[in-house]
Order: sequence, then C-alpha cells, then structure tokens
Amino acid sequence: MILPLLAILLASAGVDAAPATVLPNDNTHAAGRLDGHRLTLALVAANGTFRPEGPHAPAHDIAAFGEEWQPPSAPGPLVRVKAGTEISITVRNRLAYELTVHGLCNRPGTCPDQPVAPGGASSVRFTATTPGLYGYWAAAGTTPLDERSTADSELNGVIAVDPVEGAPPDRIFVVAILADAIDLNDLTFIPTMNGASWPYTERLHAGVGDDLRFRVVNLSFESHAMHLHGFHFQVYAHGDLTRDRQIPLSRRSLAVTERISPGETFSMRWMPTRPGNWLFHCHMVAHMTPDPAAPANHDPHDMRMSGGMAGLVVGVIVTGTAPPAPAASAGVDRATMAITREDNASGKHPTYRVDFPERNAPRIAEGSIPGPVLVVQRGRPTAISIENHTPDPTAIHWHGIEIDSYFDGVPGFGGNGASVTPPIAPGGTFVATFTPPRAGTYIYHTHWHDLDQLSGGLYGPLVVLPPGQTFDPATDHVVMIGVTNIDGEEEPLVLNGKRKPAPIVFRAGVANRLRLINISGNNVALVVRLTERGETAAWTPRGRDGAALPGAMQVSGVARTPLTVGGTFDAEIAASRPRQLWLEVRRGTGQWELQAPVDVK
Ligand SMILES: [Cu+2]
Repeated sequence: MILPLLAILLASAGVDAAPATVLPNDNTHAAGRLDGHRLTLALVAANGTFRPEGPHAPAHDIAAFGEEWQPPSAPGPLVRVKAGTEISITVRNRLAYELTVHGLCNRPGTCPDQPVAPGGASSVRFTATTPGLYGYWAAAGTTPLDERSTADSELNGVIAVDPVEGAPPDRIFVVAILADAIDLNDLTFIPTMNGASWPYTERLHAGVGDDLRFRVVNLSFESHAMHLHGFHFQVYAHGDLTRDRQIPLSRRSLAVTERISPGETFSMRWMPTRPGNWLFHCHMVAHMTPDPAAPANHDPHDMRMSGGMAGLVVGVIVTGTAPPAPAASAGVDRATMAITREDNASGKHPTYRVDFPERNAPRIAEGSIPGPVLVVQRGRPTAISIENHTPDPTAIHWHGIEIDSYFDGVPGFGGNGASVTPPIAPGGTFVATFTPPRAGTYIYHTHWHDLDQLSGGLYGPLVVLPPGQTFDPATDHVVMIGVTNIDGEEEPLVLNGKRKPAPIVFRAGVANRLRLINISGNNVALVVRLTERGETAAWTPRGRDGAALPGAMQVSGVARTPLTVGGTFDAEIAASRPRQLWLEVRRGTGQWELQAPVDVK
C-alpha cells in the first residue's frame, strides 16, 4: 500500500490531505541512509489510518512516525546500527499539537526531552557507543509513556545497536496498546505486537534446532507477561531504555514467562526441538482476548483464524523433524481428567471442577478450586484423557510442559501440518500425551480465552517428580494464586481458592518445598514473601517455571520473589524448629493483599 503521490506532496507541503495508511512494521529493515559510519534519518510524525485488527475491523485515526517520503508505520522506523555509528535524526512534526520526543540519544544515559512544535522540526546528532536494545517514543505535550492514549500511543520505535563484529539473527517485537474511543462512553483497548493484533500478527517460520533470539520492547502503558508455548527460553539481557544489561551466564535461568514493565526491554534465546505451531503471547487475559467493549467481529475468516484470541499473540511455525525421543523409563501413565461445571443460583459465574478419578491426586484446599495436584514422573510417557462434562467447549494447556504442539491446548492453531488441535466439545474427550523431560512445578489451565473458565477455577497444579520420588503433602506445599469471579474492574485474588486461606502446615525438622504458582488472569506484578514476626524469612530458591535454577542462584537468601501471571517458583525452607510463619502476597505496588499462616509443627 503506497500513498498516492499527490497525497505525499500535499502532506510534505504541510497541507491537509487524505490521511495515510499506517502500516505494521516487522522491525526487519533498518531505516535511514547509511554512509560508512554515518546514519541519516528523517522522521515525520503525521496522522494516519490504522487497522491493527484487519480489514474488517474499525479503523483508528492515530499519529505515527514514518520516514520522509514513506508511509507512516507502527511501530515507527527501526534505527539499527553497529556501535560507533554517528546518527543524525531530524524529527518533523506534522501534527496539530506539540510533541515531546524521548529516546533519541546515546546510551547508557537518560535522553533529554525533545520538544517539537506543530509544523516544526528538531534535529539531534549522537554516536551510538554501546550495543543493546533501546527505544524512542513521543507523546502529546508532557504526557508520560504510561499515560499515552488514543492519538499518540503508537508513536514509537526501536533503536538497536549491534556489536561492531555484527549480531546474530534476531527478531524484535514492539508491544504497544492503542486506546481508542470508538464510542465516546467506552474506551477500547487494542494491544498490538509490531503494529498488529492477532490473528493479523506475523507468523514466524523456523526450523527444528534453530537458535532463535526474540527481543521485546514494551512501549505500552501496561506491564506484560510474555509466555512461550512448548519450550523454555533463556533471558540474556534486560533493559529500561536508558541501559541494556547483559545477564551474567551464572544467573540466566530458564523460563516460560517473562514480565516486562512499561519502558522495559528483554532479549531471550530459545531453540525449538519439535515441529509444530507455537504461540508467543502475553499471558494477561485482557491482552490476549478481544476487548469486550469492542464491536464484535463476526467475519468468519477472522473467527476461524483467531481461535478466540486477539491482541499480543504471535505464531511460530516450526518445521523439521524432532530428534528421536529417549527410551521411556516405564510404561504409559494414564489418567482421566473430568471437568464439570456447577452453576450458581444467580446464573452468573459458574464454578468449574476438575477431578482425576481413580488417581491419587491430592487437593491443596477444601472445595473444588484449584483442581487437584496432578503428579507425574519425569521421563515417563503420560496420557491424560480430558473429559468435558460441561455445556461449553474448552481446551487445556499444559503450561511450561515440553509437549507436542497438537496436545498443547491451542484449538484452531496448535498442531503440525494438516492435524490441527480441536476444541474439546461439550461431552467430548481429548487425549493429551507428553513425556516431561524435567522435574518441576507446572500448571494445567483452560486455554479457552474465557475469563469465566479461568476465574471459575479451571486450573490446577501439575508437579513433575524425578523417578522414585513420591509427592508428600506434609513437606511439599503448592500455593496457587488465582482470581475469583469478577463483577467489577478489580480481580479479587485468591490463594488456593480462598480469600482467607487455611494454614499451610510445614513439618518441623526437615526441608519443606514451596511451589508458588500465579494463574491470576491479569496480575503480572505479584510479590510473594515469607515472614516471621514481621521480618522477611529465608529460603533457598530451587526452580522457576518448572526448570531448576542455575547453581549460583540456589543459595539461601531473603524469602521474597516476584511472581508474574503464568510463572511458577520453587523454594526450599529449612523448617528446623516449630514456629509461626506467614506467606504474604502483594499486588503491584499496593498493599499486602492475601496472607496465609504457615505453621511449622
Ligand atoms: Cu500483556
């Protein structure tokens, strides 16, 4: 889609013209003109028409950056150079209001605000000295990054500085959220990855064994919890737009979910070892499902393609052949997972119940929420027959488990080639099989993109143990933080299904393991700590997202951890003598919100 020449000429002359189309930008082409060690870039901020949700969804009038003589894009042009390059950037403001531009300077460092009057221009020149991932953004007047809204929320772009010797191949994703008043009474929020919302985001293609680097820049006003299906990844750098820090090798844990706050960046590395269709998405329900306030999209193509998801989701299509599986340590471990729905008297907010009949699957709390602990063995083929006894379709995701895509619980997208994961219809059964290669703490949960199912309790802990070990609830304690049924804006948190959880009882004189899980819908910024008489106690971190932590991180320290939605964390506590501890959960920067007594007996 190229702007008609007349429109470009009129726009460049500062005359009103038909608004340009704002294109998505996959951040694979460096902008500007490179002349030896000098990059010259002419940026223009102008209005345009943006359709991140595809051609059938409403258009949004936004401001976006483009290169002079090029259509504007969201995110804006990619600045990508090798360290040592001198960068000259001119920003022209063709908007009707003053802009403040941020981020056009060398790092490490905090860039000065760069005001650009309507119709005016501003130039900067600097030498990019330090490799890393950074970003630039602009806003109307003095609006901070986390308060941008309709017009200016996609005015941003990436600055990537590569080492002089060059950088290995990577992909860069900008996370943004467009807020628009389709109806003046109701703001609609459209989260975008590189300027598009699922299913209109990119499908990436990779081969089995590829060394993949994904780099994420959060230029939106909210935090996110980026989750990869099917494989662990390793975060090797984390930044905040002023500086990008490499994480020392000894502190690089494996993870399946990484939290990213507004104005933060991270870089991760992963290797697909099985073919299939995989998702990389934000685990916040609000960022991966259509906004309930948005006009319904009934386009059959969109509905078929989306699988009920929308927003911060990209698909990775992996082709090739998986290496042969290691010999199984024992025969197939078979279980039945029965899902039932109990409607409450008001007709709102049903409760979902999970049972594993004829299997020793202990419950961690009275009542039906969360589901029982499903204990399986590392290296043993496992087959779970999921029976849907509810009137709704569903899908179950084995969060963090290394599994074949077809069994991963993403209906309409998961699978390999012609075999596509079906939803589990009411009355239907689906058998998921996997052989977990590592011991740790995982989650099973609905992937039906429906807050009713998640807040209704369709989730539970999945614990993988090494062969020969048994699950002993006297010393192995699962703590699962979820949400309960929602009527207002706030999501009430529950710990093991309760606002006021029952005491957790540790056995004195032995090591006790805590397995912390956050499956709370939209709470990316939980902090969990263990206290004794108001002071933070000590524990030894053992695992994250089902993977053992590096040895250098398995050392005794303060019993406090961030826990993002979609994250799990294992710690060991030496409960030498009887005493009273408390487990506390804090939401974001707010108050301690939930607490459970921990009785060491
Ligand atoms: Cu998100």
